[in-house]
Amino acid sequence: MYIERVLEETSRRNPHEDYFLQSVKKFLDSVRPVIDAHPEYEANALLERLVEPERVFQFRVPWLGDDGKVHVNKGYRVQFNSAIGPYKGGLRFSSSVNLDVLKFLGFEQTFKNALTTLPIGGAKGGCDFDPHGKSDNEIMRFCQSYMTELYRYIGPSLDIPAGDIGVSEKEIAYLFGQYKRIKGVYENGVITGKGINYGGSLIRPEAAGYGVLYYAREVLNHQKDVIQGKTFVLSGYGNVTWGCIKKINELGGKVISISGHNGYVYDPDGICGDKVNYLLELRANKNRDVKMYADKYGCKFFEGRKPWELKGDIYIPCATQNEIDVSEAKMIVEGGCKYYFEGANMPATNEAIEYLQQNGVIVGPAKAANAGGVAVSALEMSQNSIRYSWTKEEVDNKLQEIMKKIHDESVEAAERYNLGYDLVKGANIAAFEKVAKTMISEGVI
Ligand code: 2IT
Repeated sequence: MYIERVLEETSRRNPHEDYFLQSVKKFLDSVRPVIDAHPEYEANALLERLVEPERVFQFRVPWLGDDGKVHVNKGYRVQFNSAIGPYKGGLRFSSSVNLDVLKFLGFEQTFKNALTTLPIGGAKGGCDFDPHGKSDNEIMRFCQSYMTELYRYIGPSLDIPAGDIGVSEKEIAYLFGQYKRIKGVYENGVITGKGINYGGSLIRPEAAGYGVLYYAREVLNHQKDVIQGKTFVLSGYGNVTWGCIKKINELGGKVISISGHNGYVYDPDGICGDKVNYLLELRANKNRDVKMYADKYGCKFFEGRKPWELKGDIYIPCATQNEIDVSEAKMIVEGGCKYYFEGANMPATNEAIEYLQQNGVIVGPAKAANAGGVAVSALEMSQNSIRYSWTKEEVDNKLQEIMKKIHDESVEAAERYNLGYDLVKGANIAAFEKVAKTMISEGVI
């Protein structure tokens, strides 16, 4: 009853925020057995506090286009939860950004970050600015204007942004440059995903994708199965897709697809060798057209379609939210999928996830599977704090340990509540237990 009441109140108080409500609903449904076992949570209004961001900033971002015209965008930072550490989470620059999207991402980030076992709270921010088709100078002026507002709300012990869709190393550098100039101090721990020469971490660019595969390896290992020889169906063409493909090839799997906003590429020979590096060019290209890959390597581009109609063993959506509904989940099951891992945040509807699980697919949820990116961001913060940098091997080994712990803790949590091998509920429960316990002990704040 408590959960139903909170869900009802949350939807009444956050009208039209469908993504946010979708993520809250899925989460609260998963942690039901924990709530039932802890009546004091209701007395402490724990869930009511958990679904309300601690703080939300919204601000005007004016910038000058190359044509001399003034443009105005909406900038945001959602500081969702600081129970277990300073606010941490990426910035998304995309025309699809609004408060609803950033609240769902901040809510998810809180629990993903708790799973990493590192001391970071949850946040998300961004702007409805689309960097595609903009000149370098426009991107720089935009980033400077965005940071001229954002700098008031962030700091190395307060809130540490990073990249997400539309924000890569180039944007991070412009953002950091402006922060440094305004503050007049060299605090490189204020943002992560930096370049190597000014405090970035080795393996950070690869971390989200590598993490997905390290997590997948634990899952397959648990099923007495191996990555080697498996066929992978992927969506997206950005940072997460690239990192996944690199590691899949290393582990002896084959990737047959990538996708963009207007269709997907099917490469039956596998995306490997030089083709993987070509993804970096594709990502840097202002046209954001994955068809260029098909033209260059002589394979097929399916316009206006998604790769879920392909047959494979393991499916990894790495593009954006809700790219899989029930009809697409059906295709995935019919395609022979055994494992499904979320490289993107909330890539499927709640009903699609249920359909996959009911049809025997093992689901690795985003909070667990793609936590490698933010985990290495936290390791970047550690390196910045001690003013030192670790080798590739050191960071990579820590990432592997973290992904193993995320899997093992999720399994342990699900078993404790007799839920079987349910990685979705297990991850949500393991994360919730950490955040809830800490919130109770820190008092009513
Ligand atoms: O969704 C994510 O976990 C990220 N975009 C990475 C956030 C971070 O702080 O590295």
